[in-house]
Amino acid sequence: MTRKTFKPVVYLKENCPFCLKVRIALLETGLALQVDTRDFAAGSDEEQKIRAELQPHMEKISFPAAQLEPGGYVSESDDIVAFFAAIAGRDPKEMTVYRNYVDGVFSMSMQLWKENMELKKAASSA
Ligand SMILES: N[C@@H](CCC(=O)N[C@@H](CS)C(=O)NCC(=O)O)C(=O)O
Repeated sequence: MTRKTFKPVVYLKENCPFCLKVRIALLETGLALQVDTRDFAAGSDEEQKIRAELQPHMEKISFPAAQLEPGGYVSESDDIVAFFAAIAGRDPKEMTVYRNYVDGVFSMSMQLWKENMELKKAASSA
């Protein structure tokens, strides 16, 4: 990144599978040190501070979230990854570690989560 005056900020929840997409993309593009990363644990005081900070800028807060340009807030992991990949001149589809995670563990965890929800729903109406 060549801009000196503004450092993008990413807000990442610990153990969030969507946030891990952004963490991996930042590492794989080599941009991790050029971004302010605000990590927090669910239920922490830091989370409350971050939610209060984001609240005026976002209709619905979800994580990951990022301020990519001054006043420009985004909360879709794919959009955040695309922003940093473009700066690094990379295509997310060609980023090996990122692709391995998204197509592998991430995809499997989404599938398991969906199945778990369906099983819980079926069990509660049985
Ligand atoms: N479509 C979003 C989904 C992100 C998402 O569902 N994140 C969860 C955390 S794992 C979330 O923010 N849940 C609501 C909350 O924590 O307030 C993305 O890909 O960024």
